[in-house]
Amino acid sequence: MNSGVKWLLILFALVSIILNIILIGIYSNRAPKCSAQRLHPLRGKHEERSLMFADLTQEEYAQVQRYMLQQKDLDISTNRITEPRANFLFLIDLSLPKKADALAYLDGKGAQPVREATVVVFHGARGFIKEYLVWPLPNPKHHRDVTTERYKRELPINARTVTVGEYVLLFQFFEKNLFSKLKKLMKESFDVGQGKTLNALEQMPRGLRSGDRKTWINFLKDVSGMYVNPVGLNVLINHESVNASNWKVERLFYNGQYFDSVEELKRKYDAGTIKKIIYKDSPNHASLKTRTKPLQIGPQLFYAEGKRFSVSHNHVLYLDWSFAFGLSSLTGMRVFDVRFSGERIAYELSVQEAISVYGSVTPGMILTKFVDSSIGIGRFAHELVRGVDCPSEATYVDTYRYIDVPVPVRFRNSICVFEHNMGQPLRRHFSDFSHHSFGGMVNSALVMRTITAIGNYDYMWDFVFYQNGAVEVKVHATGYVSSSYLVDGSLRYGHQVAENVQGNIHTHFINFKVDLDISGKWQNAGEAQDESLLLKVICVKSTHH
Ligand SMILES: *[C@@H]1O[C@H](CO)[C@@H](O)[C@H](O)[C@H]1NC(C)=O
Ligand SMILES: [Cu+2]
Repeated sequence: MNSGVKWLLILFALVSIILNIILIGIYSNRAPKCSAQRLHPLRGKHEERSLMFADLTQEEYAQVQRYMLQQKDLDISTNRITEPRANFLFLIDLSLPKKADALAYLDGKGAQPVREATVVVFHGARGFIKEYLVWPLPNPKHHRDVTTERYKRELPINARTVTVGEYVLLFQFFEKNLFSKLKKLMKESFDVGQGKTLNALEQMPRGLRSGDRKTWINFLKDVSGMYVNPVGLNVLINHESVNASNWKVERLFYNGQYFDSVEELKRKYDAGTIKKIIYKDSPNHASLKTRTKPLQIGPQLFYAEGKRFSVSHNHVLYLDWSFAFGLSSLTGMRVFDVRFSGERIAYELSVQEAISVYGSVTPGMILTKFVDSSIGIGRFAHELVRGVDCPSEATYVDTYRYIDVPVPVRFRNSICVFEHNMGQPLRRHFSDFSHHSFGGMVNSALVMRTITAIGNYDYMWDFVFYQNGAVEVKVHATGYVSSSYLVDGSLRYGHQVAENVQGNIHTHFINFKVDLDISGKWQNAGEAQDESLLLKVICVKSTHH
């Protein structure tokens, strides 16, 4: 090759490299970049009036608590471990405005509804539960007993849920009346003693007649994942009295055999006339630690041009959507004034109830029906883990609650909001026979999520807003299955999930409230002419644990 051609080739290569660098430079500037800033303005404006649906602020809870403590005649305690026989301020929650008042205000036809709180007091000293309305917030001046107005009867003290104060006494009761009386059995069967103890899961309901307060306790190993570590001891405790000195053990179930008293179990155990459980150390099959390392990082969500939604206080804007939201300590997540293209299509969508009904041959589980709102659903909405519970880039919202606590509590990042691709087109068509053409639409949707870990189950609650005006409400169940110690006959009521452990057969029931206001309130629905909105109202999914 002569040197002229050689130099020409080198020059060509150099020019081509420089040109490539310039072109890459130009085009990479044009390529979409992850932008923290929103590139395009939002379509709507945040609605200040939505604040009437907002949960109480930390300051409002404190104001209501202070006001209640000032009512000396009520003689209320806010101590965390108030005993059942005292009067305990159990709950403070927003009292929702009446729909007619709220709509009038939203539509500019009425005044702002007075902001009110519901306060629940367990009057252990007086033998009843009271629900009070306290108003006006943020500086309460009045309260009124609304118990019979709301429930059409008085509520006996035994109808209350178990508080921290009562749990403390229950665990003391186990120690004093069970563990210390059955030392030999507890050591040989469960390795209890020398600082080791058992944990407990209560079964519900606490009896079959109104007024009963007798709870079957399923004892569990005190390890992570205790829900699938039952040890083989169930005990029925009568804790009807607000005076814990009157509590008693009514029945016991040990390794498949029933006993009427602790003494009977002890006597027969010591005499060796019953089938014993011999403790055996084994690795915890229920640990939450991951067992394998991920191969590499999974796909990630990012917003190339910033977020197309915005959360301000308790109001969300997303493309054509807007809505207000809140989280009730008792019932859970809820949205109000749901609008699409400026038109209200739902006044309220809310979680109301989660029930699970069990089958078993073991006594507690035979009758177990967990009615979760009786304990509280929203109160168990804890911090969401970035990248696991919701995408890392989601918007996270704190919630504040006052339930069975001495002071209002902040739950950091307990609601998340994100838009993501649902993994299928929202619509598409390829015209094959004539006019070869294609039209499709990316299915991005907005998800608002909380996860409530109510004992063994974690319910993942999603409200999903689609671009076509559909709103979906769904729930997935995960966490641990409720279990019992494997005894003769168990396997008719579930599957074995570990050595001596049965996962009990059960059904989940979930209730939502759906108050649609398409083309006006429901009273006017008959006059509605144009129901052009497609509403996939409800879709309940419960995958398994
Ligand atoms: C609680 O019950 C015990 C046993 O019945 C009784 O001795 C005690 O006086 C009671 N305490 C109160 C405060 O009533
Ligand atoms: Cu389940």
